[in-house]
Amino acid sequence: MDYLVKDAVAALEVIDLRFPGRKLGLIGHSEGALVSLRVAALRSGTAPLDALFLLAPPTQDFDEVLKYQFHDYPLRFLREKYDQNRDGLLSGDETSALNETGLPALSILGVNWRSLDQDQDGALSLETDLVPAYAAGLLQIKELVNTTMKPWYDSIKALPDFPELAQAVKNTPVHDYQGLKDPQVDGALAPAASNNFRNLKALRLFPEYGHGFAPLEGVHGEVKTSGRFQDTVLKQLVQDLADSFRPV
Ligand SMILES: [Ca+2]
Ligand SMILES: [Ca+2]
Repeated sequence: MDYLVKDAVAALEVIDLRFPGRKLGLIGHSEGALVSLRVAALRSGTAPLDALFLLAPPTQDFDEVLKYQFHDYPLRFLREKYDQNRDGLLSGDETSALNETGLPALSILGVNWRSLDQDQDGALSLETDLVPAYAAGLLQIKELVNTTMKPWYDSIKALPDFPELAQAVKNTPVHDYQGLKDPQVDGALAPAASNNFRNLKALRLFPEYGHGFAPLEGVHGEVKTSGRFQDTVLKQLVQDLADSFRPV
């Protein structure tokens, strides 16, 4: 995180030197949105950015983000997608789909749904089979990020919380973009979180899109960050850029 912030600060300084007096802004996606916020805050006192465009910024503590990604979201997804009769049980036809797709998030830990079926009756209880399995999976993920990815994890944990990050950006107008079907960042939190910006220009919510600002893809509708943002999102972003950087 620190390197990314330094890198962005240095890049902006080069642009300042080469194009003095020009308007300057940053677009950041996901973790990049946090980097952008840090950079904007660092420049607030001396050379405030003219605009900030934050795409799906994580607004929770990082441990909460992990909980959302590996516990809350997949459990909700299983409930909504597979428990069609809403009886709290994935049975028969409802679990058969999991033979093809595996379990959202837990599959990457090598967990097969049959191993969670304690009474081996071909049905999974959301409360007694799946909730504890996702809780255990989350612990494994946390252990993983806290060991093999420890420097990165520590650098994210060392960030101030989101309200403080947001309020440290003094004057720069902020555009905030969030997909409401985002499996990585809880879109429901975006409206309250954006209230922390001193100068919120616009909060743009996209009800049908996930973290990559595109419809969900993949067997579980999981993350799609490498694809192309949808045209509706790009057009909005381009419009906001044009409005922010229009010559006076
Ligand atoms: Ca059911
Ligand atoms: Ca069972």
